[in-house]
Amino acid sequence: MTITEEPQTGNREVGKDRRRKEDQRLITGRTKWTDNLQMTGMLHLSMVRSPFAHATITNIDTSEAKAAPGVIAVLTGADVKDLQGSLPNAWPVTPEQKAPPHPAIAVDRVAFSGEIVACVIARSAAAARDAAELVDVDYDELPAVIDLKAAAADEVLAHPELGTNESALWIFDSAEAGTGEDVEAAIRDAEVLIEREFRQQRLIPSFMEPRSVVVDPTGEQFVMWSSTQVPHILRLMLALTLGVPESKVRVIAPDVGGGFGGKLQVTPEEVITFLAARHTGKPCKWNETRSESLLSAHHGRDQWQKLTLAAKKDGTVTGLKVHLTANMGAYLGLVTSGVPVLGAFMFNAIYKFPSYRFECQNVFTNLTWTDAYRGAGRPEATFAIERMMDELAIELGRDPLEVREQNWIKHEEFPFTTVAGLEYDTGNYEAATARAKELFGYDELRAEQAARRESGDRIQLGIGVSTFTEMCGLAPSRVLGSLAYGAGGWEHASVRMLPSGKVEVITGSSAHGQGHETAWSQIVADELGVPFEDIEVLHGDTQISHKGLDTYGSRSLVVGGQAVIKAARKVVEKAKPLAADALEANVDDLEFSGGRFTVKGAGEGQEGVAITDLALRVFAAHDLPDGVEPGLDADATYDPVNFSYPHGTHLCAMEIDTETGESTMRSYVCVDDVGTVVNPLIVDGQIHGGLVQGIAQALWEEAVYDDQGTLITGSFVDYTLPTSADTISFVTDRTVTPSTTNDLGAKGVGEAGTIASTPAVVNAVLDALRQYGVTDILMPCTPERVWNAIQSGKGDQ
Ligand code: MCN
Repeated sequence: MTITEEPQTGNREVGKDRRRKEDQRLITGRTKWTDNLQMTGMLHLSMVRSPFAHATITNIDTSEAKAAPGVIAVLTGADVKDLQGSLPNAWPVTPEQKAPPHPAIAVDRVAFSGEIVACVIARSAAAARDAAELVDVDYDELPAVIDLKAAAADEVLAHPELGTNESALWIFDSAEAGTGEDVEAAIRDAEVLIEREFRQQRLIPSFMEPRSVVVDPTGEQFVMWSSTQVPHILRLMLALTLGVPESKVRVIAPDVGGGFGGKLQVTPEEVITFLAARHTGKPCKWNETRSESLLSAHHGRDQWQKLTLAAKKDGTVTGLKVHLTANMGAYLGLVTSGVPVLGAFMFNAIYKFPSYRFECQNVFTNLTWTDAYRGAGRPEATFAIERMMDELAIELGRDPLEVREQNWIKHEEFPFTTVAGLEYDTGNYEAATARAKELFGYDELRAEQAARRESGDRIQLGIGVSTFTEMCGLAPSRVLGSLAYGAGGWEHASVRMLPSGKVEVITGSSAHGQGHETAWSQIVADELGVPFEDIEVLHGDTQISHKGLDTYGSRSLVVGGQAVIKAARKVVEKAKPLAADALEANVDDLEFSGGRFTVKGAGEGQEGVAITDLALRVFAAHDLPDGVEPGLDADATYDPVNFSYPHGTHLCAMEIDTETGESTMRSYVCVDDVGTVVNPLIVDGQIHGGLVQGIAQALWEEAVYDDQGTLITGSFVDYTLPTSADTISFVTDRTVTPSTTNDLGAKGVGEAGTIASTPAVVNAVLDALRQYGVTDILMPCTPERVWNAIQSGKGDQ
C-alpha cells in the first residue's frame, strides 16, 4: 500500500505511474529466455562437480562417459590446461591481495563442494546428464576449512600454496585519513562503551531464472547468450581470458529473469560453454538445475562483525571501531573482495561520528565463493550500526529514535562530509522519520506494547527501528578505481530519432527486471517531446549497445539515465540548425519545448516546427544547411562526480508468541527518499521486492553447511525462500530531497528496501524479547532460536 499521492505531472512523463512496457512479454512468457534458444545441431553440457570441499583429484576416468549414447566429448581440467588460473579474479582491493588461480575446470585439486571437475558434451541435455554420472573421479580428501573464524586463525588452509587464508586486509582510519579524530582516544575516554559481535549469515541470491548460457561458434563471431547482468564486462573478460579479440565475441543478455547481484559475474560455466563450442564447432548450451544454482552460483553476505561504539552519557556518539571478517569462500569472483570493503563507507551511516576505524579481513574457506548480493556491503553495515544504536538507547534507557536523531546529520547541515570521507549531497532524515512515525502510529504501538508487557500476554509486541542511507549509483570512476584497481563506473547511451520520427534509445545499462525500457522511455519522452509509445529501448547486446558498464549498485537511473538525457539533449542541439533554417531564424533565438522549436518572442500561437518533422529531412539530406550531418542521433557517456545517497526510516512491529517462538509481522512502514521518482509504480515494486529480501534475511534464509563443507540447504525445501504469502501489505511512502548528481534529481532505489529492512525486523524481535533478559539473537530469527532465547534468558550466541 502506498500513501503518497504523487504530484500531478501534467504533460510530463517523469513521475507518471506508467505500467511497464516489458511486462506483457515477460509475464506471458512471450520472450526468448536463454534456455528457449534452439539451434540446429545444438549440443548440451552437463557439469560433473566435486562432492568434497577440499580434495586432491588422483584420477579421472572418462572412458565410460565418452562411450555413452549421444556423447560427443568430455572435457577435464587437463584438456583446458592452457587456461588454468586465467578465470578473472576480483579487481584487487589492495596491491598485495592474495588470490589462488581459479581454473574453469579443476585440474588436480578441488577447493569447494560443487567445483567443476569435468564437463560432458552430448546431443541432448538428458544424454549429457546421464553420462555425467559415468565420469569416475578418484579423490584424496584434504583437511577443509569450513568455519570462518577458524579460517581467520589459519588453523587449516583453504589453499595451502598461499600460506595463509587471508586474502587482503583493508583498513580505514579517520585519524590517518584526516577525516576525523582518533578512535582509540574516543574509546579510552568513553563514558558509555558498547561492544558487540554480529553474524551476517550466508545467503543465496535466488533469482527466478536459473543461469543459462548458449554459445554459437558457427558464424564470423562467437555469439554468447547468457542470463547475465553484465554483458559488456563479460565480453571483455572472455576476450582477456580466452585470448579472443573482442570484435570476435558478441554477448547477448536477452530478457533475464532476475539477478540480485548473483549474475554480476563471469562464471566457469560461461567459459566452459565457450570452450565447448570452440572445441566442437557446434552451438552449445548449458542450463543449470536449481540445485546446481544453490550450490555453485556465488553466495552472498557471510561475515563476522565486531563493533565498539564509544559515547557520552548524554547519548552523543564519539567513535566507532569495526573489525570485519569476511568470507570469500574458495575463490575470488569479480567483486568478491570489494563487497565487504564497501562497508567502510557505510558503518557511520547517517551519523556524525567524529572518529572511526574500519578493518576488513578477507578470508578464504573451502566453501562456495561469495560475491555481490542485493545491497552488497551496505546491508551488512546498516544492520550492524542500527543494532548498535538500539543497544546504546537501551543502555541509556532512552527511545531508539531519539538517540538516532541526536546523532544524525541534520537537514540544514547538507552537504556533509562524513568521517568515512564521503560527501552526502542532500537528505532530510527528520522529515522521513516524522512521516514514518505518523503512519506507523509509533506512540500508540508503544502504549500497546507496555500494556502487553504489564499483563504478561502470551503475544508480546516488539517495535523495530532502522534509519539508513546508502552510497549507490555506482560510479564515479575515480572513486571506484581507487578502491578496486582497474574498476570504473561511467555509462553510455545513444539516442536516435529515426526518419519516421520514432525514437530508438540504446543503453549500456542491462536490465534484468528493473523496467528500464519503461523508465528510459519516460525520460526521453520528456526530453524530446515525443509520445512514450514511440520510443523503443534496446539493451543487453554488445553488438547493438557497443559500450556500457551494465546493471548493479542501483546505478542505472542515476548514471545510465543521465547518459540518456545527455544524448537526447545533443539530439535537440543537432536539430537546431535545421529548425533555424526551417523557421528562418537564428539558432540562438530558438526555444525547444514539448517537441517543437519556436522562435523566442514570436508570440503565442506560432506553430514552430516539430523535431519529428525535421527527422526525415535530416535523413534525406538533399537540402541540409551547411555543416549539418545526416541523421538525428547522438551518443553520450556520463560519469558523475559523486554517489547518490537515498535514505529512509523503516519501522516494524513484530508479534512474538512467547510459547512457540513464532514471530509474526504486524505492520511495516517505510518512508524512503529516492529523490525525484521517474516511475512511482516501478519504485514501489523495487521497494517491495527489496523489503521481502531483507526481511527474509532476518527471519528465514540461511545457507547451511555441515562440518565437511556439504551444503545442507541445497534445495528450496531447506533454503527458505519466502513467497508473497509469507509477507504482509507494507505501507510505503516517500519524501523527496533531489540529488545533485543528475539532472533528474533522482537517487537509486534498487537495493534500498533490502538494506533497511533486516535491522528493523531484528530490532523488533529483540525489543519484544529484552524483558526476558535477551540481548542478542542470531539471524535468521527462527521460532526455535526465539524460543530458546526466551528460555535461556539470553541470546544463543
Ligand atoms: N527508479 C525510478 N526513480 C528513482 C529511482 C529508480 O523510477 N528515483 C527506477 C529506475 O528507472 C529503474 C528502477 O527504478 O527502472 C531501478 O533503478 P536503480 O535504482 O537505478 O537500480 P538499477 O536499475 O541499477 O538496478 C540494480 C538494482 C540492484 S543493484 C539489484 S541487486 C536488484 C534491483 O536493482 N536486482 C533486481 N532490483 C531488481 N529487480 C528485479 N526485478 N530483479 C532483480 O534481480
